[in-house]
Amino acid sequence: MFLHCGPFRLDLSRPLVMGIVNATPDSFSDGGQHLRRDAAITHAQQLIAEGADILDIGGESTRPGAQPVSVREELERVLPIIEGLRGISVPLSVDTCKPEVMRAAIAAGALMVNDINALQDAAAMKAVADGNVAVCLMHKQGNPQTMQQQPHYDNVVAEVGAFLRGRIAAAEAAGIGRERIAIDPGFGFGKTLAHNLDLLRGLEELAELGVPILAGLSRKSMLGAITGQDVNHRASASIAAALIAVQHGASIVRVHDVRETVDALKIWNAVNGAA
Ligand code: 7PM
Repeated sequence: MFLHCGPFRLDLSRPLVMGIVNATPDSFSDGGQHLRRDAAITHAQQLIAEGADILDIGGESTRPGAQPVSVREELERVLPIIEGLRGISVPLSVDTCKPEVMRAAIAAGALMVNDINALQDAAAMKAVADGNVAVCLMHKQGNPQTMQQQPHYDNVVAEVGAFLRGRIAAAEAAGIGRERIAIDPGFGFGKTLAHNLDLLRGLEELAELGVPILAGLSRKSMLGAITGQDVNHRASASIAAALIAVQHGASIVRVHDVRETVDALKIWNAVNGAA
């Protein structure tokens, strides 16, 4: 299977690593806009040197309970980083729900849109359709402010699958070819620990939808709930979770700890006969 990201054809015969580049102010010591931009660009270059296949750049914190940011603020965070990475060897993804940010990011060179809202905003759908870029359609229940209050499903795998099937169909109807689409069950987005574990076990069922699965488990609170580790000590748990996701059919893992994940996947590749 291949994922078409603008001119890139990402070969998914081996699992790929999407490195997370955080462009929100809380991620770096607050030395102002320019220092923040430079730190993010340096971080992005380091992740590529560590073996990242894609970089995901996000200026809006989508964490549970996060406050929304304005279009203007998000553009100021994300655009200088995308512009500063022009000509880089891997495709850039922009992590946003906002159509204006999608269009500006695509114009600046982003080749993938990572939308935790799965293009449910018609203008977002149009921005991706017009842009000839890849998209990640993610499931969530509720919105980031309230979604962890009382998640409920009768059958989480079936319900997430039905939602994603509908979003794939909507995207195709809007002119986004299947070769440009990835799906994501949205670990932690309106899910209890039990829901997240059911989804991890049930990834094969989502793979039947016929498009690549992207899995984001890195440093998430479900890993803290299992290990008792705070967010700064979840690398080992994150690598274990990424490997399990790949074992169950994920094609792309979205991670903070690129070097460690790349090494873990080299072992997986060796066992599975991919070089
Ligand atoms: C705090 C809690 C900060 C959670 C950040 C997060 C995903 C994503 C995020 C995911 C896709 C994080 C999350 N998670 N996009 N954006 N899939 N496609 O860990 O699982 O970065 S935000």
